[in-house]
Amino acid sequence: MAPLSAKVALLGLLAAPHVAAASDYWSERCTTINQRKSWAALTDDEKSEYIRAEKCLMESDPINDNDSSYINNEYGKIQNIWDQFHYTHIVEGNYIHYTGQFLPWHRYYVRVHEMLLQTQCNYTGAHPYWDETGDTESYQGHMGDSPIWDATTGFGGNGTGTDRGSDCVATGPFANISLHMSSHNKTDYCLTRAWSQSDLNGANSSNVQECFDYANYTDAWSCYNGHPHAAGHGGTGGLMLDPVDSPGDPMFFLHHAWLDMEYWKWQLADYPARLTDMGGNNVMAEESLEIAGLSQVGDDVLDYDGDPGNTTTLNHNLYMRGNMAPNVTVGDVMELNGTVICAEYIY
Ligand SMILES: [Cu+2]
Repeated sequence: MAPLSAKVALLGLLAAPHVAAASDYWSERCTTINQRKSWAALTDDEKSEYIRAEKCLMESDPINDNDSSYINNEYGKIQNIWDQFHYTHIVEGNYIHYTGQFLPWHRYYVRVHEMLLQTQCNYTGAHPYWDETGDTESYQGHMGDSPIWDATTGFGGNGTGTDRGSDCVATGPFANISLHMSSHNKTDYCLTRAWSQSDLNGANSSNVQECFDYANYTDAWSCYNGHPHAAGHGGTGGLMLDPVDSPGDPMFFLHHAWLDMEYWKWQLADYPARLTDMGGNNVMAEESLEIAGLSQVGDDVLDYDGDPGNTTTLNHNLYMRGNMAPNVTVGDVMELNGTVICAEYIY
């Protein structure tokens, strides 16, 4: 067994190239800043290009797939890149929700999605977002009329039945897709939706304004995690209601891009001070566990996450499982228009 000093030295040697590799990885993939627009602002050609690329992820062999215990895992068998995204969110589910890293982790997740669309499927655009506040105003009482749900130039319609949560989507580009990853469903299953106008109304402008008005991150993140975050999940319904399986619906990514835009607007309101404002608990509070139906993680999370205690810091690690992309830290993703996230929102 090597003496401790030798092990520490070895770790030091390994750590430095790893950090350099992550920053090189992202700078190579950030040649132009991605101009992220609302779905409704895209041309029909831009919409169909996005949907083409999303379906391409569902048909592309997994990347870095030589680990058989990763491919054949307890949540199903990873068969494509889409499954890799799904798997990552399920495995990280108990860490990334109701905690301070909630907004940074999902910001990074959306960016990795945008990047793999571009690098694996030659997608030529930026990541779109779902303007949920706009939809609560423009389509109040008839949310299904929003162009985002269009059967030919959008994400398809509602589930087919009346049983909330078990209604397969039968129209649009994602009709009858087969999902492979689930935290509680061991066979392949369909994409379900069950719209709720009242839930979507949680994204109304007064609820978003309430979050925007908080002066520090610790208050703001839990507010955004409340009504605005719940709006897209509950408004879409079906699979989107599941706290960890929800990324099986392609709408998940447009919902989280929108939430990320609102977080970025909040950061801009006191810029650059809010590039370093971080906080929030590292493990879920007891009442959050009950609400979400999630499990508490062990004490190991305190080491695992890179923080000195049970408070989220800029050193907190953001994990992408299965080497889909390098792991980064919260500090790496605080600037939207930086090397890692490489984006601007047009609103
Ligand atoms: Cu999530």
